[in-house]
Amino acid sequence: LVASLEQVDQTYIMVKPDGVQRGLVGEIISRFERKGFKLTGLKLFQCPKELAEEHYKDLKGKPFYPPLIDYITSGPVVCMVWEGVGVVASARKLIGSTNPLQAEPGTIRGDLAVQTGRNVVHGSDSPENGKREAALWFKEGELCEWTPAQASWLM
Ligand code: RTP
Repeated sequence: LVASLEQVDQTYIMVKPDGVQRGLVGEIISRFERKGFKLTGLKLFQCPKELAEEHYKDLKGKPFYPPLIDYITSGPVVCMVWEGVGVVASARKLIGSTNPLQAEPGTIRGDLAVQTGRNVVHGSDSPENGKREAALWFKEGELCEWTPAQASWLM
């Protein structure tokens, strides 16, 4: 009841191509589901170069930018939008540090990855970017607003 008065945010979560190739899609979705957030968008998608460049435009000029664009476009990704109170910061905690060797055990990257350039999952870094990225990766009508039957247990 208290939580229902708080702001519900959106975050854009993406299983990167290494996560898809390694068969980690179910495992990663499961962590957000079990936490209690609400899935409002989900698709398997081959990302075109232009979209990868738009998504990572703030990193243009970094030495790892060209390999990052190659990596993200190297195979299908799984695009998701999750909603909930505090979902952006909580998802970042569930994901763990950018460098998987520094990510805590129990986090997705801490448990499942080794290299920064192969860190299996993306999560928006602010509620503003959550909204921006959801709109960038999903077309109008692809997101689904719904009320979970058991919402009162979590929200
Ligand atoms: P993400 O956007 O994927 O959730 O990652 P992040 O916020 O934790 O990290 P960010 O600094 O925004 O970097 C985006 C992605 O670029 C790759 N990267 N490689 N030094 C490197 O080789 C390096 N640094 C960053 C990673 O795939 C990182 O997730």
